Amino acid sequence: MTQDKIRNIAIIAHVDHGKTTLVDQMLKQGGVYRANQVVADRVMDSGDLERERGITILAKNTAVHYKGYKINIVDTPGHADFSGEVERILKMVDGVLLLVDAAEGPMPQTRFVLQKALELGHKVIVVVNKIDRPDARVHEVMDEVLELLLDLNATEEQFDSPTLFCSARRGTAAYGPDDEGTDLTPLFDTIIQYIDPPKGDPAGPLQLLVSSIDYNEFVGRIGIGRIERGSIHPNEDVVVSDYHDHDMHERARIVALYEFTGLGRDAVPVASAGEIVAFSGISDITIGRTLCAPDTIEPLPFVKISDPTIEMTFSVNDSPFAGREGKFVTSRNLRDRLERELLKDVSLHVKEMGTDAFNVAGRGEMHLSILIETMRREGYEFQVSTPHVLTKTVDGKLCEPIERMVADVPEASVGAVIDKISQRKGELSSMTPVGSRMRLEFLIPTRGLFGYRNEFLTDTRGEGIMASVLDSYAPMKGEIPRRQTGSLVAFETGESCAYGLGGVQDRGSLFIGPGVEVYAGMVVGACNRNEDMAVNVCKRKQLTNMRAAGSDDAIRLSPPRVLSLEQCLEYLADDELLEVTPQSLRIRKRILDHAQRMRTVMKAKQ
Ligand SMILES: Nc1nc2c(ncn2[C@@H]2O[C@H](COP(=O)(O)OP(=O)(O)OP(=O)(O)O)[C@@H](O)[C@H]2O)c(=O)[nH]1
Ligand SMILES: [Mg+2]
Repeated sequence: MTQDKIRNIAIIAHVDHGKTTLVDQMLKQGGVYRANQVVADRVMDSGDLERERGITILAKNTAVHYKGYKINIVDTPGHADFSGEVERILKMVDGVLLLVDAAEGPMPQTRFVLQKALELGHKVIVVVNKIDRPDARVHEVMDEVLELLLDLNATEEQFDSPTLFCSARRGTAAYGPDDEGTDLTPLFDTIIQYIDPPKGDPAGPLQLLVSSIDYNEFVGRIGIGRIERGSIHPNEDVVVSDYHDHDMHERARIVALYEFTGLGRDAVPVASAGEIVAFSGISDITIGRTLCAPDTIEPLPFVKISDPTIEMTFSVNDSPFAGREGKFVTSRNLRDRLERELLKDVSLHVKEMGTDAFNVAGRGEMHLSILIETMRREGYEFQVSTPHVLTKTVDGKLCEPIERMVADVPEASVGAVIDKISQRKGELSSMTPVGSRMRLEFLIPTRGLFGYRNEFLTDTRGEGIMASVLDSYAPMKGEIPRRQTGSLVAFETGESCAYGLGGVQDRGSLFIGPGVEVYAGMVVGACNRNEDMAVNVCKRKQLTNMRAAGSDDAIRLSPPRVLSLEQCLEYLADDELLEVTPQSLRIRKRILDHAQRMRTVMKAKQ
């Protein structure tokens, strides 16, 4: 395929604005499926966790053919924690579709991804999506997008970006804000007319920047990137080089070469400048490396990915129940797994601390919790600490990350939200009515947002929408209280029973029910008071002649509050750890021994 018949685009937006749904329809209407073929909704969200949570985590490539053109499409994640993915794949494309929800309008992540696209000089097609929503505000949202473009110093050309009006769910696009459209033809036509074909001399020496990594059991690691110059074919010898590491010069051989099509990849005999390809054969290929022709080694610079904002410790599980449930439990297992993750996730940082612990830094709680969940499903067992923000010293002052947070809430809950946010050292920067709701914008320390989401949902009765993205660094804002309650801590090792639980349930809320194995020092609930309390949940009723042991019939237990992984992470105090195994999540005190823990608490108080 000649270059002028290729278009490379990425679809970017805030979370849930409909990127993956639009890709579905582009595939359908791009003739990827056989007639009547049954395909899942949001087919690009192929990972287990992606399907479960209904979000995209990893960027993915696909392609459709339209009127003799090939459109390579990259679907990207919209959640701010995965914006590292978006930042690097933007290097692969020449233009973007910026999706904006017709009711929600531009949100924090819309701003972030648009800014990155503008910085790279990409052409932008604005897509106001979900125009079928009954609460759509198409005209207002259009103005908001223009305002955003102005705000981000878009060039005149970018400011005049074409705007389309879509319903990704129905598979329609229209040129006018009041038209419904019948199919995606206007979208396809705009892409081929407005987005530039890729540049780069197909006859020159090879240059290919690896922007993404995939893995396949049979062929091993697969590199993905766009050919900037020259061409490439299977069994070709290349040199792997790195712009940021001059010592990196490694001869290697490409084994297989693929182009993307619809739901899969096709092996191809050759591909040239402008194409996005996947290749296998280089077992240690990583993101940011450039494949070059052996006689012209000219590595390409790699975009600098924004720094991580939070960190936590991953360590070998040393609880009394260690090694019972996991398949991979040693520090070596843990190290190998984390190193493997680093190869494909450039926004993750890992530092070894001593022999059995690793400091893992990422872009947010979700970024790290997805990693934890993935590892536990693979059979890993380990323990993690509470997350901390990463500070930076700017001009001799200690600074912390500040997020721009937007909350879209019913008018009745405005007071409660502002109140909570200011307790957490956030500042209100704007307040605008949007229909019958209010849009509040805050600047708040990342720290202040830890554990806030649940409170927010309670305060807005589940009707609020909130989103945040890193904005800047500012001098430390002082202490922010993390949690108002202490923990109920198991006093002895054994099995919980109704009688024991019944005796402590009015002290707080329990995380476990009867018949659960516990150990001394394990957290079994949240205490009503602002201090920890040792409780005996294994205590059995004294035997009498009248009743058999274990018949706890008179006791009514409220159902336990079973915490999800995210809730556990939010709950953790500094002196606690979360034990993660394929089957269980247990919160524990760092110091298990009761007396020793009390002594430490006493000492800290003095
Ligand atoms: N009413 C309406 N809903 C839509 C439309 N497009 C997408 N949705 C819904 O919006 C939700 C999110 O859609 P996705 O396609 O997963 O959004 P996304 O942008 O890929 O989300 P992330 O990848 O997690 O950032 C789903 O429930 C879709 O069914 C649309 O045109 N109209
Ligand atoms: Mg998606």
